Amino acid sequence: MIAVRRRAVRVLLANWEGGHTVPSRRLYPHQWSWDSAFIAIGNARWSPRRAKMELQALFGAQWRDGRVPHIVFNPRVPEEAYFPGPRFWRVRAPSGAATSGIVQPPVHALAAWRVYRADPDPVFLRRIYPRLVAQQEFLRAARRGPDGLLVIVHPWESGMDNSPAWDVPLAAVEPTRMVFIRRDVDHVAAAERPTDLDYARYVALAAAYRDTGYREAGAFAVQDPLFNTAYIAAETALAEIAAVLGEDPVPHRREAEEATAAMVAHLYGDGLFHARDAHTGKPLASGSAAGLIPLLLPTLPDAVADALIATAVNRFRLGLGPLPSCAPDAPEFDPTRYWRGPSWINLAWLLWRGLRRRRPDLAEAVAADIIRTVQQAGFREYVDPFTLTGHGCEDFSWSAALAVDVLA
Ligand code: 9WN
Repeated sequence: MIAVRRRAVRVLLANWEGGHTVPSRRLYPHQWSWDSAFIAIGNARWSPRRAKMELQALFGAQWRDGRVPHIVFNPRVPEEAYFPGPRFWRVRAPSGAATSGIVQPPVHALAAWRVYRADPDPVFLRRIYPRLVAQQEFLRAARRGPDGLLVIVHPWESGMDNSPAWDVPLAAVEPTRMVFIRRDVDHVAAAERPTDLDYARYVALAAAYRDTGYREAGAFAVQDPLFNTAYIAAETALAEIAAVLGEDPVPHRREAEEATAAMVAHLYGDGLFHARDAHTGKPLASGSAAGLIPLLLPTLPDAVADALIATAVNRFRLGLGPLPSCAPDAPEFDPTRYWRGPSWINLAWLLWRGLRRRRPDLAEAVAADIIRTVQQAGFREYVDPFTLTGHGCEDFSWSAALAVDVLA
């Protein structure tokens, strides 16, 4: 175990850029939003200083409207290193940093709270709290519908880009005619990444959103259980943070309870949470593991939690091996293509946290699988859940960081 931890820290050191961590040196050479939250959680276990710097660097690029962009571009990295780069997004944060204009699941308050727990530094908490609140306010103001659920406007915002849950709404998106060069397939086999057609649609959606000044949802508008869970988990963490700072925790707790009830009312069915198309109101039934992540929510009704656990055991092989990103019995399941089946450590980590109180035995099994995965495959981006063969890039930061946290 000491050897795993040492190897993980070595990956994090190699990916450190002096103020933030790249998810991967070649494939993802900038700072990514939810990656930095997971990285901070792991770094808190061996270098709380870096953990705090990671979050502060990201929130340093927060927009005036409170939005935390999904990518903060490193000005020292050439435009050609990643597509779509700054020239595509054409936007700068008040700090002057070039950023993207979309967001990712807001797991940052949860990260900030865990960083504080590892290293109780009230100055850090005091500084980051208003920024975390502004991040949530942006989501409420810009992305919340009358049913109380948050909407994402791009598959990249889900963090699970080519999840089978997006197949139906994406099929309605006109692919771009713009000519562009994908850079991802320079580093990873095309068969392990989204398809060219997916990319042509991602680019069309991002360009359309950009052209409204990053204000109006286009053809793709969905309510995702993972994104909404992250938002609610953030309110729960903000309640804890508020209490430490002498602020009022009650509004955060109330918000978390109400949003949990809205999720159960609108996104739950058949033992799993499902995304919903915000334009049509139709559920986007899929076997995505995003539907299990609401186990994180403290006020989830017990009957719903029990049903999710049964689904995790029966359809996602919980206890038998690492968590697949899509249920193996779903027709779209592909054990090696990105978010359509491979096992990702961040999803397993979220499930681990969600099971700890309710089913410590299963939580232990998830933690053991995380460690077995990195022992066998190294800190790969994702692995085949059956063979544990590594896929995607190597030396992936959140795989290393979250393994460190699990081992702590
Ligand atoms: C687009 C950095 C990011 C992760 C996402 C993952 C992947 C980007 C890409 O990499 O997305 O944002 O270029 O494919 O899907 O979850 O944050 O690790």
